[in-house]
Amino acid sequence: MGKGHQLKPEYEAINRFKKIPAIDHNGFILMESVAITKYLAKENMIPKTLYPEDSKGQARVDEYLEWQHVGLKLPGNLFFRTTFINPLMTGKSPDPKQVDSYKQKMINALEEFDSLWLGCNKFVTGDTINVADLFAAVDLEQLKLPEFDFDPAADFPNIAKWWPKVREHFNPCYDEAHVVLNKVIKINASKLKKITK
Ligand SMILES: N[C@@H](CCC(=O)N[C@@H](CS)C(=O)NCC(=O)O)C(=O)O
Repeated sequence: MGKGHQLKPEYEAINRFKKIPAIDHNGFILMESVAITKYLAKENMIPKTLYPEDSKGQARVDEYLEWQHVGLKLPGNLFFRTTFINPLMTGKSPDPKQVDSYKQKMINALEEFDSLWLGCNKFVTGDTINVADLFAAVDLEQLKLPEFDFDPAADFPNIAKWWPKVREHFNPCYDEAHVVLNKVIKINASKLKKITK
C-alpha cells in the first residue's frame, strides 16, 4: 500500500475499487472483506467456530460485521489514508485541521467499540472468539503507527484486555499477516517524517 500497488491497473482488474482485500479462488475473483469471509465459510475454508452455522450465532457475528463498516473501519481508514497514505502518494503534508477532525472521529468510534461491544462481553459478540474479533483487531492494528502518537490499548481498558487475546488465539498467523503492514510502516517512517515536519 505504501507504494500504491493497489492503484495499479493490474490490481484494478481484480478490485475495481482499488482496495484491499480481494481473493482469486480458482478464477473466482471476489472483493469486500465481509463477502470474502462469508464465501470462505460456505466453502469450508475457515473453522466453523469462527463463523457459526446456527442462525442466532451467525446473526450475532453479522450484527457486528454490519456495524463495523461505518462504526470502526470507515473512521479508522479515513484517518490512516489522510495521515499515512495520502502524504506518501502526494508528497504533501496533510491539513492539520483535517487530521484533528478524523482523529476525533476515530477516537469516538474507539470509545463506542470499547464500551458498547467489549463492555458487554469478553469477546466482540459473546464469550467465544470469532471473525468479528479478527475484523476489529485488524482494524486497530493500522492505528498503531508511531507518527500518530496514539495507542488504542493505552487509552481504552476493554481494548487493552481483549486485543492480546485475539492476537494469541490467531498466532502465528496474526503476526505473519502483519509482517507486510509493519514493514511498509517502517520503510516509510522517515519519508513520512520529512513530508510532515
Ligand atoms: N469495504 C472494504 C474496505 C476496503 C478498504 O478500505 N481497504 C483498505 C485497507 S484496510 C485499502 O485498500 N486502503 C488503501 C487505499 O485506500 O488506497 C472491505 O471491507 O473490504
